[in-house]
Amino acid sequence: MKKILVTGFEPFGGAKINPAWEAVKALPETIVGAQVIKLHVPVEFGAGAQKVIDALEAERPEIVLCVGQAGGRSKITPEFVGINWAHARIPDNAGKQPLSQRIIDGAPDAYFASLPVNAMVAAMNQAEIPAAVSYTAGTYVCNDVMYQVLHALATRFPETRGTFLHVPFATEQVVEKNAAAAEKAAAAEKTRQVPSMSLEMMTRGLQIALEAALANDVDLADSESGTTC
Ligand code: PCA
Repeated sequence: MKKILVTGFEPFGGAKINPAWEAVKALPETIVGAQVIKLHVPVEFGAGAQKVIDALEAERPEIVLCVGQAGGRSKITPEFVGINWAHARIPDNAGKQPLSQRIIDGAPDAYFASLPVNAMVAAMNQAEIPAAVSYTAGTYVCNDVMYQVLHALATRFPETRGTFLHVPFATEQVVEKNAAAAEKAAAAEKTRQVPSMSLEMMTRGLQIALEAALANDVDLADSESGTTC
């Protein structure tokens, strides 16, 4: 049986939940005949990536998709590129805060996704789920995991294809923010701008994205997913 490794992060930055893990947890046990292996990952530089790499070693999946929260984004965003750079705005859950440093000395500056991000986005949009390709996974733990996992795929697990995917805030997180800010009209005004998505839609989006990844060895050349500045 084919295996798909899907990972989701624990909460960070004072949040009560991480929608990434909540959405991953709710995935079915199989997707088009492939076994779905779900892994909970700490928000820690180094240790997070190591946990995913240990699971790659143990399970040798066909596909690995790591999922994290990108609060403020309005869509599900498969990531195109992981960069060899760590620069943390806030400490991770172990208190580490790397600044302006390479993740792996001597390794390439960047790795591209080896899953078909355009096809994944097209399939989600087809199902009326807001999705777009992202060309930056940031410089925090998500990018650290993405970069180190893609480095491991390139150097140790060539039979596995993978990438990272960010989800927005879950709707309930924004409701909480609104409730907390309700005392201050100005703050409430600000939080009304925070986009969110239901966990149910995220899980459906993940499933559709994974089906598209299994179905497409070669990505679509879709001009819609290009960006201009
Ligand atoms: N998002 C953070 C780390 C964990 C998560 O879910 C990030 O985008 O780096």
